[in-house]
Amino acid sequence: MARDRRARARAGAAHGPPARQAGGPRRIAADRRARGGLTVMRELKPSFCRCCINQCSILVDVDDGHVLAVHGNPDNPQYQGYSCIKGRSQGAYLSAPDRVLRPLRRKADGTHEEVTSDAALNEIAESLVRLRDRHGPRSIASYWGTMASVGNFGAGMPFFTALLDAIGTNMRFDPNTIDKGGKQSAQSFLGYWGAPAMGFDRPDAILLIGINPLLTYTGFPSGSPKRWLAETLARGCQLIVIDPRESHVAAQATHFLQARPGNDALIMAAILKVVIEEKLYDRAFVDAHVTGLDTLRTALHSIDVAAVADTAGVSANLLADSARTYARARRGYAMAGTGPHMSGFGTLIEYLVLVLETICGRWLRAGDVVKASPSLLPAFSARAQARGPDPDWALAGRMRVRGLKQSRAGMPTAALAEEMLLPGEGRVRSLLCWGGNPAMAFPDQQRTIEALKSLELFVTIDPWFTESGKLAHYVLPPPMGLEVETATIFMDWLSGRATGYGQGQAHAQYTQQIARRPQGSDLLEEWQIFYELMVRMGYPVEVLPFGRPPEGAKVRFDARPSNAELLEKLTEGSRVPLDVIKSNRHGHIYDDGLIVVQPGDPANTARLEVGHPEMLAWLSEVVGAQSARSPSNEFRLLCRRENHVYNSSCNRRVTNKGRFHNPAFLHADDMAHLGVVDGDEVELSSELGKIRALVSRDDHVLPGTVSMAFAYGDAQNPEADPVLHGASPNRLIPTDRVYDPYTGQPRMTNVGVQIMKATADQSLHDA
Ligand SMILES: Nc1nc2c(c(=O)[nH]1)N[C@H]1C(S)=C(S)[C@@H](COP(=O)(O)OP(=O)(O)OC[C@H]3O[C@@H](n4cnc5c(=O)[nH]c(N)nc54)[C@H](O)[C@@H]3O)O[C@H]1N2
Ligand SMILES: Nc1nc2c(c(=O)[nH]1)N[C@H]1C(S)=C(S)[C@@H](COP(=O)(O)OP(=O)(O)OC[C@H]3O[C@@H](n4cnc5c(=O)[nH]c(N)nc54)[C@H](O)[C@@H]3O)O[C@H]1N2
Ligand code: SF4
Ligand SMILES: [Mo]
Repeated sequence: MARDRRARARAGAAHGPPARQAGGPRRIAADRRARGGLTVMRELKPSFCRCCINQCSILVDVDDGHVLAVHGNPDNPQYQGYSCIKGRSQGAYLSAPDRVLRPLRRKADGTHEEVTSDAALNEIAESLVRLRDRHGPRSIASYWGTMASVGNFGAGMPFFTALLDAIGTNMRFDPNTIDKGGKQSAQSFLGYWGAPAMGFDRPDAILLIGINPLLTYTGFPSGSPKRWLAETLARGCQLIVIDPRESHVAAQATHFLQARPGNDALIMAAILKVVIEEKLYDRAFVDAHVTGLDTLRTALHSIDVAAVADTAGVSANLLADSARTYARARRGYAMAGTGPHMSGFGTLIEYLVLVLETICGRWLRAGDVVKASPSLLPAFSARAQARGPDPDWALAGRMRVRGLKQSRAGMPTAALAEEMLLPGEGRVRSLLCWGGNPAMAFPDQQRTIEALKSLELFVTIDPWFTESGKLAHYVLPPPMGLEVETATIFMDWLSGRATGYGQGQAHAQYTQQIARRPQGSDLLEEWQIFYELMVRMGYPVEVLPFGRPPEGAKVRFDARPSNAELLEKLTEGSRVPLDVIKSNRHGHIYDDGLIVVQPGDPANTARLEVGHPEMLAWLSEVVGAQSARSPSNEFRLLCRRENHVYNSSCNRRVTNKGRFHNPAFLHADDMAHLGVVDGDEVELSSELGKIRALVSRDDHVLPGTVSMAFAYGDAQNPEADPVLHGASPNRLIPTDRVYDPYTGQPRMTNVGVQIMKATADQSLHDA
C-alpha cells in the first residue's frame, strides 16, 4: 500500500514526454470514406478547444452528439494539427460521473441538494435585491476566473458586465491581480502608444522573464508553441530567458540566466543601464516620442551590473551580452510572466520592461501592419503617437483595507477575503463567481475559506463541485465548451490585451454546438444566467458588445435570444463578417484588409515617460535592499505550471495518469542535504502555515529553491493525504506582508519556507 503510494508519487517526473501530435483524424476520415454511402452518425466535426487560453482548432469525433475522441485539426493554418492532453481528454470531462448536471443548493447542515435552475435563479435574484436594498450595491461582489475567459467569453462577459452595471457595484474582481497584474498598472506610469507592439511579428530577439510558453501558451502566439519557436530560432532569432529554473523554454535559449528569484527589477535595471550607457537604444524614436531618459540615466548610476549579477547569481558577462543582444536586434519583444509578477514587484518590473521596449522602439510605426488585427471585433484605429501617463493611476473602486484601490489591472483580488471579513459599512456580503475557484486560487487560503464561509450569498457557476463549490450556497452548472455554439471572440480580445498575448495573426473560427448536453441535465449558459438574473431583478437587459467604446450603443434584448441571434448581434460591425467566418469551418487567417498604423498627429506633444519618479523611487528602494539575503536554511518557494492541468481544472485520471498530487520539485543537492529521496514526504512551513508534499527530483531547479504547482489539496482539510490530493501552496502565502502597492498582488513566488523531512508519524497519518 505504502509502496503503491510511493510509486504513484514518483510518477511525477520533472519534464514529461513531449505532447503527442495528432495522428488520428486523417485515419477516421479515411474510415468514413470507406463507409461512404451509408448513413453513419459518426462524424468528424471541426471546432476549437475551450479548455485553455490556446484555443486550438480541433476535430471532434462524434457519434450522435457523443464525443468519442478529440484530435488537433491538421487543416487549420494556425494550429496545424496541434493539441495537448487536456484538450484531447475532454470527451471524458463531458461524460464524467461527477460532473454537476443540475443546480445545487446548500442546506442548513452544509450538504447540497439539487434544485431546478428556475428555483435557484428566483432565490438568487431575491437575495441580490435584498442585499442591494439593505446594504447597498457594494455588498455584492463578483469574481470571474480563468474558465470564464476561455469559455464562452464573447457572450458571457457583456452580459456579466451588464448585470453588474445594473446593480451598480464596482466590487468586480478577476484573477488578473493575482496573476500578472503589473502589466496594466505599469502602463499608467509609462503612458500608451497608439498602436500595438511588434510582438510576435518576426522577432530577431525575444526576452522572456519567468515565463514558460512551451507549456503555458502565454508569451508565444497561439498555435503550436514548439513549432513557432523552432521556426523562429531557425530564422536566427536570439532567445534570452531569465528564470531560476531551467524551464522547457530555457532549455532552448541562446542566453539563459538562471537567476535567483526575486531579482528581476535589479536585472532589468542592469539591462537598461547597459543599453543606455552603450547607446544601443533607438535614438530617433526616443527623440520623437519619449521623455525622462536623462532622469532614468541618473537613477541608473546606482546600478552596478557586476554587483547585480553577483546578487542574482549569474554571469555579469552573460547579463551584459543579453542586454546587447536584445537591444541590437532590429525587431523583438519582451514578456514578463507570472514569475516576476508574483514576486511582489510586478508593477515596477513591468514598468522597466515597458521602458526597455520603448527605448528600443519596439512599437509599430506609421505604415506598419497590425498582423493580429481582430476579425470578430471591429477594426480599431492605430496611430503612431504617444499618450502620456495617467495623472493618477487609481480608478473608481476602493477597498476598505490597506488603502488599496482599483487600477487599470482591476480590483486587488488578494485583498477580497480581508474585505469580506472586515465588519462595517460597505462590507462585501456576497460573491457571484463565474469559472473561478477562489478557495484554491487566492493566496492565504485559510483566510479565504473563512471569508467565503462568512458570506450571506455565494453563487458559483461551475460544471464541477469544486473546493469553492463546497462552500457555495448555489452551484449553477453551465454546459461545457463543446456543448456551446460560439466563435473565437476571446482570442481577438486577448491579442489586444498586451504584448506577448494572443494570436500572431488574424485567425478566427466559428463552431457549432458539437456535443449533445447530457440527458436530464438542467444547464444554463453563463450569459443566460446573467440575462435571467437581470430580468428577475427587474432590470432591462442592455448589453454593450465587446470592442465597442464605453459610450457605444448598447443592444437591448426584450426576449432571450438564440445563440445564433446573439452571435450575430455581438459581432455586428466586425472586421470580417460573421458569415464569412462561419463558412470557413476549419478556421482561417483573415489577412486581407488588416489594420494599418496611421501617422501620428504632428501637433501631438505627449510623450512616453521612461523616468517616472514614483517608479524610480521604488527602484531605488530595491537597490538599497540589494544585498539582503534570506537565511541560509530557508528555501524559496517558486510558482510553476504543469502541462496536464489548467490551474484547478483537468486534473483527472486521463490527464494525470494516476498522479493526483503536486510534487515539491527539489534539486538533488538539496535532497541529499535534507536526507530525502524521490517520493519522500516533506513538510513545508512558512510564517503562515504548513503543508505536506512528496519530493520529486528536478535538477532543473536552482539549488535553494523548491518549485511547486498550485491549485491542489483539500482546501478544508489540510491534513488530508498529500498523495491523494496534493497540497496548496496558498496556505503558505500571506497577502498583507510584501505586496505590490498598486495591484495588491502579494509575493506569491520566492516565498521563504522551511523544509523538513516528515516524521514517520506524520507520513503514516493517513496511510
Ligand atoms: N499560489 C499560487 N496561487 C495562484 C497562482 C499560482 O501560480 N500560485 N496562479 C494565479 C493565477 S495566474 C490565476 S489565473 C488564478 C486562477 O484562479 P481561478 O481562475 O479562480 O482558478 P481556476 O482553478 O483556474 O478556476 C477555474 C474554475 O473554472 C471551472 N470550470 C472548468 N470548466 C468550466 C466551464 O466550462 N465553465 C465554467 N463556468 N467553469 C468551468 C473549474 O472547475 C474551476 O473551478 O490563480 C492564481 N493563484
Ligand atoms: N498547461 C498549462 N498552461 C497554463 C496554465 C496551467 O495551469 N497549465 N495556467 C495558465 C495561467 S492562469 C497562466 S497565468 C499562465 C502562466 O504561465 P507562466 O507565467 O509561463 O507560468 P509558469 O510556467 O509557472 O512560469 C513561471 C516561471 O517563473 C519562474 N519564476 C518563479 N519565480 C521567479 C522569479 O522571481 N523571477 C523569475 N524571473 N522567474 C521566476 C518559474 O520557475 C517558472 O518557470 O499559464 C496559463 N497556461
Ligand atoms: S487545452 Fe489548450 S493547448 Fe490543449 S488542446 Fe485545448 S486549447 Fe489546445
Ligand atoms: Mo493566470
